[in-house]
Amino acid sequence: MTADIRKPTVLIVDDDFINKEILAHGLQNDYRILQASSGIEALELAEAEVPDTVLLDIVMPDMDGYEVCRKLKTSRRTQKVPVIFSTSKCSDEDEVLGLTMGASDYITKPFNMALVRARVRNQVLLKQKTDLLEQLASVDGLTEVPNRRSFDEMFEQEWRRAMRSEYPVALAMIDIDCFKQFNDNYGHTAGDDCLAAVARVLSGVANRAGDFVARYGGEEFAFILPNCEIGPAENMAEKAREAVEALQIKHGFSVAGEVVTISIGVSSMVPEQDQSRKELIDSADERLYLAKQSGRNMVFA
Ligand code: GH3
Ligand code: MG
Ligand code: MG
Ligand code: MG
Repeated sequence: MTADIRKPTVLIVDDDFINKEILAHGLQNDYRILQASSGIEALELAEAEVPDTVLLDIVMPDMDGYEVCRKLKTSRRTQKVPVIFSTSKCSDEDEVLGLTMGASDYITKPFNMALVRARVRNQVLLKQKTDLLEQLASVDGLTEVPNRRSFDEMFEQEWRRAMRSEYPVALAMIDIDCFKQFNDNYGHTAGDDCLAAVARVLSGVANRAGDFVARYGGEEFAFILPNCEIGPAENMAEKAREAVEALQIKHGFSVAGEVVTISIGVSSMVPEQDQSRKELIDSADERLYLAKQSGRNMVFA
């Protein structure tokens, strides 16, 4: 059973029971199989399970495969799932249409199972490689939280969303106190362990749906808190400050105490037209600077 969970998932979509059975039977040794008999059912399953490949019939009564493919490609969750059309429509024009709708490949009925298996395997391998590259490009390898690139993307997205819905978005800039001294005295390996431990604690604190934690730079982290006023944002920052202090990582060379601590600058604003999101960063940065000036291990909001 557990082995089955690790198998890549293939969603088979066909309104014809026999076709579905033939494909499922031919693929079930290597893949976890999901089945749908209509376009609507396929979209629901794809959204919930995000399969590694979809085998998609074109001619179906409620919604044809082209429409299903278009919808899969416009949903954030499923846009990268490879689609292989499976159909008895096999003119060159049909194939071109399918490929321009974003399909990755094409198989024709009646099925040659060896060919089906080879084509599915190609798409699944490609998807796994793409997933891995995406993960490497967006997650910080040391701390396992999203990296600066992800932060920039997410911050832009949240800023736009907040502008549209006239909600506040809060930003906390977090910086480890006297971390150069920590490295200089305990070594870089201990420094790396400390960064990872702090990142874990921060992820545990900013855990409402939508909260986002990233490694912003060397020993700097950031929270993006959507739809959050300054008061609750300050409370969350204070919790983070306390939680890092509670780790009790010994730091005998810090001006802020005997253990590793963080300083945090917090700001929140409702974005206005023509206003740059840089203003929110600058404002949080200024408050972080004040926290440092005032002795560190502090939250300024
Ligand atoms: P302040 O309290 O004013 O923030 O002082 P600080 O010493 O923390 O600030 P400074 O910017 O002088 O030093 C940051 C240090 O963080 C220096 C750098 O070596 C260390 N650092 C940055 N990235 C890493 C990393 O990936 N691993 C380790 N071990 N250290 C890192
Ligand atoms: Mg059909
Ligand atoms: Mg710093
Ligand atoms: Mg620092």
